[in-house]
Amino acid sequence: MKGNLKLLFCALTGLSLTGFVYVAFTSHWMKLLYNRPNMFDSQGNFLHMSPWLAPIVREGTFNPTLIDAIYKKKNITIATTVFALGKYTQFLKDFLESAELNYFVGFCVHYYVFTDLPENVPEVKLGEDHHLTVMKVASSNRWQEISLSRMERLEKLIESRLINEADYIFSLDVDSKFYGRWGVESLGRLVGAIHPWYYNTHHEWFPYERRPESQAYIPYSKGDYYYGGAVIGGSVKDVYQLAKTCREQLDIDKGNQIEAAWQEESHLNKYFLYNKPSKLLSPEYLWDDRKSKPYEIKIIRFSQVYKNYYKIRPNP
Ligand code: UD2
Repeated sequence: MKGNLKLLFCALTGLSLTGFVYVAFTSHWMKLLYNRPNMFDSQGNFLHMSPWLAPIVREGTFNPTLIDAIYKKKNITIATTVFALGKYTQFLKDFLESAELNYFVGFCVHYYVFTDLPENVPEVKLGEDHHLTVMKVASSNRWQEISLSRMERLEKLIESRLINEADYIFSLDVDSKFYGRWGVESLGRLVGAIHPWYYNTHHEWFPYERRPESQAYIPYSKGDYYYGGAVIGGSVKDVYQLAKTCREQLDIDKGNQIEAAWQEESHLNKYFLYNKPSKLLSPEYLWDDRKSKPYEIKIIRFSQVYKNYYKIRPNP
């Protein structure tokens, strides 16, 4: 569209130029058709890159000694949020103890534990330059609400303090355990983890939100990968944008009395469809203890532990 016409269009529609660029860009993404990516090549080998050139991190794709040395010079802080409300406080001990053996060892880490039961946060001996702050929050009697509220809490925490206190951030599910190294190879501008149950599943089986009434809607013809809500990461600034956008979309859904199929995970998947992650973590970084280790997964680094949903959730 020529300059004058563009201005006329903006004046007529009341859009600012920035708004125009945004609408043009968004509709470009919406219309963009491309072959949906797989995790494997035609020989059945794991791909190293997404089609937008985001590395897919897994064993053998990086040299830990080299990458540690590069990041050591940067003097970075990695904030890590973890939510443990109600009976989920029972997972904290294993989560933190196993993190201390495997998670960013030798780097500055600050855990922020959100809980309604601060007295149940276990004493865990932290390594050098590892810190923990307990954030007291109100209890909830709906697990969906706890899961949903994580985006808003992440947004507020970044806004109020992390923007000046940390370089990178990860938000991790507490009902999990570290079994292997998780280090600086996982850092990037915007980081998503491929869900362990859907990395070798056909796109149409991905449990995206399929109702157009929800802001998390993804049609059957679209979608790259299925990302797990248990791991969200990136630079503080980029994760702030993600959390804020998802929280806004969640608010719209709430106003329309619709809850996406997999709560904030559905909104995360929608966000990543139009804001592609710059780095992808292979399922090594998000496994599930109930799943046996297949040949193609060389090491399990972080995994969801077995839990009895009926016993630990506040509602069915
Ligand atoms: C999936 C996702 C999870 C989230 C959820 C959305 C994976 C592997 N898991 O897990 O990240 O997107 O779907 O519905 O991607 N929590 C509490 N107290 C409670 C309930 C939940 O603290 O009573 C917190 C806790 O940090 C937990 C997280 O919320 O790790 C997610 O809840 P979940 O593990 O019960 O959800 P799940 O297993 O369906």
